[in-house]
Amino acid sequence: ALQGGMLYPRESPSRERKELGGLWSFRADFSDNRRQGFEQQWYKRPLRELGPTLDMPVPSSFNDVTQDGRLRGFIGWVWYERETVLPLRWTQDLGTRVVLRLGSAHYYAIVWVNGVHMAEHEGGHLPFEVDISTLVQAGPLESCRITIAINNTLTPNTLPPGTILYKTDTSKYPKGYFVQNTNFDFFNYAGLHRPVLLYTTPTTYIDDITVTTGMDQDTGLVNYQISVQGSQRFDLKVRLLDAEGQQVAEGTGAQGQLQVPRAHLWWPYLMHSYPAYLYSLEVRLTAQTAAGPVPDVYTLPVGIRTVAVTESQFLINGKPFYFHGVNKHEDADIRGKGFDWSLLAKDFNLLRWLGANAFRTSHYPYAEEVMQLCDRYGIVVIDESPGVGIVLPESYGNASLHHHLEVMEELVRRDKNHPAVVMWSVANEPTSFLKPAGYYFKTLIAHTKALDPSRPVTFVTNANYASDLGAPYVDVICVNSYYSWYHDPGHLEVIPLQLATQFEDWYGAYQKPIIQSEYGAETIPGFHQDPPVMFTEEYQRRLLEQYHLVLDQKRRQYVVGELIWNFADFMTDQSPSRAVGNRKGIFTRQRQPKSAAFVLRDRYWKIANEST
Ligand code: BDP
Repeated sequence: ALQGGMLYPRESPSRERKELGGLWSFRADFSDNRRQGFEQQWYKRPLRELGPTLDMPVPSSFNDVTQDGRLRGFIGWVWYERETVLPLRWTQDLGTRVVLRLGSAHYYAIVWVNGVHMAEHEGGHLPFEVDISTLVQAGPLESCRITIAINNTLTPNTLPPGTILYKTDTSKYPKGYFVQNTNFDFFNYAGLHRPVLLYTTPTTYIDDITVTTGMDQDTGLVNYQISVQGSQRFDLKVRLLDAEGQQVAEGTGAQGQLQVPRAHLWWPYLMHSYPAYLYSLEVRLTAQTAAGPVPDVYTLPVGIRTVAVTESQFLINGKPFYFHGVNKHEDADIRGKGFDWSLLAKDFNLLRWLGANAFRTSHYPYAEEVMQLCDRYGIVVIDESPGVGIVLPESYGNASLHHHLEVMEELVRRDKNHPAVVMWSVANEPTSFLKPAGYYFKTLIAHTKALDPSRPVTFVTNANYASDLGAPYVDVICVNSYYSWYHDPGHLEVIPLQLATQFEDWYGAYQKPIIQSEYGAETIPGFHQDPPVMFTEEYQRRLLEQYHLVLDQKRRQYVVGELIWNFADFMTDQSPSRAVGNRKGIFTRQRQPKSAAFVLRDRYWKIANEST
C-alpha cells in the first residue's frame, strides 16, 4: 500500500507554493549505452559544466521543441535541471515542511536536489513528491539545484507496455541499433509534462482527505476521513461552505458525517439548470506544540452526488445518465503532452459547444487541473489507467500485475475526491481472450473496488463477447468497434446490422449496461467526395450517422453512452497507415471543426434536450 496522501497543492493561510515552470537546462544522453550521465554523475555539478545544454520548457514534451530529429525519436535518459532560490522563511523555520512535487514525469524518473538522491518514481501519468526540508534547512541553503533524469523506455512490464527491438542485421542497421515498439498508436511523448513545484505545509499537516457523498431524501451526506502526519497532538475542525461561502455544516475529529439539509446536488452539464454545484470542505488542523498552537488549513471542493449501475442503466443522483461525449488525448502541436492552460480552456469551450457531457481519459490519467475543470463544468469522466496495449503474454505476469495494482492505488488516491469521476477504467483493448487475462482482470478490478467501493469499474474491450475473460468482472461493458473502417473498409451499409448484432450479443451474454466507447473514421479536413469515400469529411459524417441509427434504438434499452474516437487529431508513431498522426478527430489537432463536429453537435444537444 502507498505511503501518505497526494492532495493537490493548494495555497492556504498555512501553505505556500512556488511554481518551477519555465526554461530548464536539458541534455539527452546520446552515448551508446545511454548511461554516460550516471557514469559522469551529471547530478553532482551544474549540467552546463559538463557539456552543452539546451533550454527546455517545462511543462512540455521535449520531442517537438527542437529541430533535431534524433531528439524527436529519442529513447533513453534525458536530464533536466534548474536552480531555484528559496525564501528564508522556508529554510530557517524548522516548523516548515518543504515539498518538491512533480505532476508527472514520463516514464521513469530519478530526482536529486543539490546532488543528493531524493526520489525515484515509475509511471508517466501520476504525481509524486518528496519532502526536502531536512536538506534545505541544514545549512540553511539559499538556493537549490534540482536535477531530474527521465527515461521513456517502455518494456513488457511497464504501463503502458512496450518492447525494445534490437536490429542485429549489420548489413541493414548500424551496430547497437534499436527501436521502441508499442501496442498503442499515440506518440510516446516524454519529459516533464506537468507542473513541477515546491510547496510548504507546517510539520504537523493534513496529509490526506477522503470524501464520499450520499443522499437521504433531500439531505446531502458528506462522509469525510482525514489523515494527519507529524505529531499526534492535534485538533481537527471541518466546515462545509456553500457556493456563496456560507457555512452549511460543521464537524470535529478525523472522521465523520456532515448533513446538509436541502442540499444542492452536483449534476452533469446539461442535466440541470444549475449543474456542477460545488461546496467547499474547509479542514482546519491545530497542532499543539511547545511553541503553542500551529494551524494547517486545506480546502477541498466537494460535489454531492451518487452513482449507481443497474442491469440496463447508469444512474447519477438516481436519474438515468447517458454519456454523450468524446475520447481525448493530451496532445497538441509543439508541446506534445505538455500541460497548457490555453489548450485546456479551449478544449473545455469546445466540449461545451459540442454539448458533450462526458469524456474518457483515453489512455492514461490526465493532469489534475483537467479533472478540476471537469468538476467545475459538470463534465463526467471515465478515469482510465495507463493500461493500454496490454497485449503480450509477458504483460500478464506477476511483475506487470503488481505494478498495475500500484498504479490503480496511485490513481484512486489522486482522483477519489472528484465528483466528475464516475467510473474507473483499468485498461484499453487488452488481449482479454488470453488465458491469464481472467485472473489478471479479476484481481485488478477487485482491488480497484476495494480501494473505492463508491464507483463502478470497467475496462474497454474490443474482444469477442464470447471469449472475453475480463468482461465477467466489469460493472459496465465498454466496447470499441470500427465497422466500415478497419472492418469492411468502405462499406458503410454494413454498419446497422453489425452494430445491432454487437449490442445484442453483449447484452445477451451479460445483461449489463453498454457504452460504445470508441467508433470513428480517419478524415483529412478539406478532402471531399460524394458519394463518400474513406478519408473524406463526407465519409466520417456518414459513418457516424450510420452508428447513430442503431444507437438511437438501443439507447432506449440498455446502451448508456457513446464516445466518439476522437475529440481531436493527435500525433502517432510514423507508419504507412497514418498521415501525420491519427486523423479520426472531429476537430483538427489545432482544434478547428471538421464537418462531423456539426453532426455531433446537433445530436448531443438534441439528446440533452430530450432528457431534461
Ligand atoms: C483503437 C484504440 C485507439 C486507436 C484507434 C485507432 O483504442 O487508441 O487510436 O483504435 O486506430 O483500437 O484509431
